[in-house]
Amino acid sequence: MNLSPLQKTRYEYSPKLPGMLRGGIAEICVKDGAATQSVADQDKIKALFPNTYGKNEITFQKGTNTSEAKKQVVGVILSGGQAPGGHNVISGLYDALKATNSENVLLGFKGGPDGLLKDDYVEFDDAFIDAYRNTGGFDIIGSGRTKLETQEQFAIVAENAKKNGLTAIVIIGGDDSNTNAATLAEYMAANNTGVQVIGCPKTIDGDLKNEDIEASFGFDTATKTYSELIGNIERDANSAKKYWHFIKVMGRSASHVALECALETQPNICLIGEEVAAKKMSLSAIADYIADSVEKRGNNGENFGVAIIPEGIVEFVPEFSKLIAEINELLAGEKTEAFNALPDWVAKYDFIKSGLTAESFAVFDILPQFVQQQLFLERDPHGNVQVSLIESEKLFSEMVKEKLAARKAAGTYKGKFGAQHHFFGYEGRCAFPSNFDADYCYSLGYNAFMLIQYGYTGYLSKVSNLSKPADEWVAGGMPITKMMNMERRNGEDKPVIRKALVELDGAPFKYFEAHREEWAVKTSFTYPGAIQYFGPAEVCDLTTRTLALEKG
Ligand code: FBP
Repeated sequence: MNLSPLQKTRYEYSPKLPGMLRGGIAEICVKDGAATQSVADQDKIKALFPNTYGKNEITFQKGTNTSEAKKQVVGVILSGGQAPGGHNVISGLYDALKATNSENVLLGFKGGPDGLLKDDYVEFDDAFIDAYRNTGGFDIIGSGRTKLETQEQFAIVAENAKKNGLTAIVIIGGDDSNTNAATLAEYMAANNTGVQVIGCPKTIDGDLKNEDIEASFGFDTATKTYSELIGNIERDANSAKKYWHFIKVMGRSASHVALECALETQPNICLIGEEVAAKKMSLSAIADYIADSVEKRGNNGENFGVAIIPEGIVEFVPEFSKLIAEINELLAGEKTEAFNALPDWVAKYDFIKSGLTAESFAVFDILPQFVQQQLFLERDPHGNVQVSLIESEKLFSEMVKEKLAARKAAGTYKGKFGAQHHFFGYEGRCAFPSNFDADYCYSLGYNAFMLIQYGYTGYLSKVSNLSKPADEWVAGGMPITKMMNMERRNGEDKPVIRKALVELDGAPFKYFEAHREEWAVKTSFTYPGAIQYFGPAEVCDLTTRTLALEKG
């Protein structure tokens, strides 16, 4: 393998564990906390999880290890989108497992949940793990988005677990994957398989968090990577003084990534989907909001700027969601074929006009033609519009351009407007984990094994007090059912972990809200620069601004 100098050096990095997990496996014991209840719908969740509901939260502390000495064979999967630090969760898990008993075995199931279903795995050893320590990516075993949710799937997983002598399965994933971990844990317990299931909180989107889970891993590194790039663009904008940059950042639904990048870089504009929904903003109102900043800056002679657009923005615009729902209906089933058979865009446009309500057609009609066409080109396997593929950064820059042309004609706008477009997502998901993510992920994995060793199942590996130095972090476990409520999914009520959206009364948004008017007009950019791996802790071990503000 060709190794870059940084890769070689990162192999040598020793991730920091929470103080209570340091000093050797023999000195880690459990402190029981209070019994838990789900965040809502307690009776329903309890009925669905009779074997795993209501368990105590626990923390680890220093003391004599009283866990049962038994050989552990643990299977691990990575599930969902890549997030920096996944390799460290696995190396932390491996190190704790081997430190407990060198006979213990860690199997990595390949390609996400599919690996468990197809019984496709590798057995890790020291050399294997050492080649991935402190590196980004999920390439150690790959990942996948297959949902593990049916009884048939669980039966296959149980069968494969039995065949391989598994005592536990660790699922490293986001809210959906950990919901599945909870359901699998319940199945394993209900069927007396003896297989424990533990989850670890992953997603760059930052939307798997709650009063127990302070952050999902990967958010720190991904947002620092995007912020570096946005800062570089800001500096270019401020040097060339000729472009407005419209930058879309990943985050399928919640706007945590966009907000964190805004806190790091102080752009002129950052849209927050949750606010757009709360204020029921229309596309036109959003374009006007951006155009106001462009106009004021342009009239001050500053014909440049930066606007951050969260990936999921359009779904938060009520009129747009309604339009999408109508389009899905319009093309349901065989109607797609009839639509595709129409000879040209003019015929298709007429078909659309006659099929939509007047209200939705008015929204459709203000969209630039490339977005109109995108809505009818890109469909998911169920035939629905793939909203995430809509180039919202271009959509808004086009709409702003039109607004500015009108304002120029009215004599209020005197500047010039040229736009550049960017989408940052994949650039950050496999970056070398920051020291924070390297430490946090290693701790999550190490801790996950301690939960297994002490016999817990249906728990999420929990490491908290994260805004403090690692030696003050608190390690423990939280029953996943505590984070669940009932939600409507595909026409059915399902038990799921509640997705954490940006809270408009939370400290990160409040800070942004208090400063954004100034940032919109005055050039206030900040340039975070690249993630630093070696050097003073105040530069290298910084948490996100979101976490720092949330924790005061
Ligand atoms: P997870 O929720 O699985 O962590 O993935 C999040 C994410 O990175 C989103 O930000 C993005 O919309 C999506 O994955 C992209 O997925 P894909 O890799 O399938 O293109």
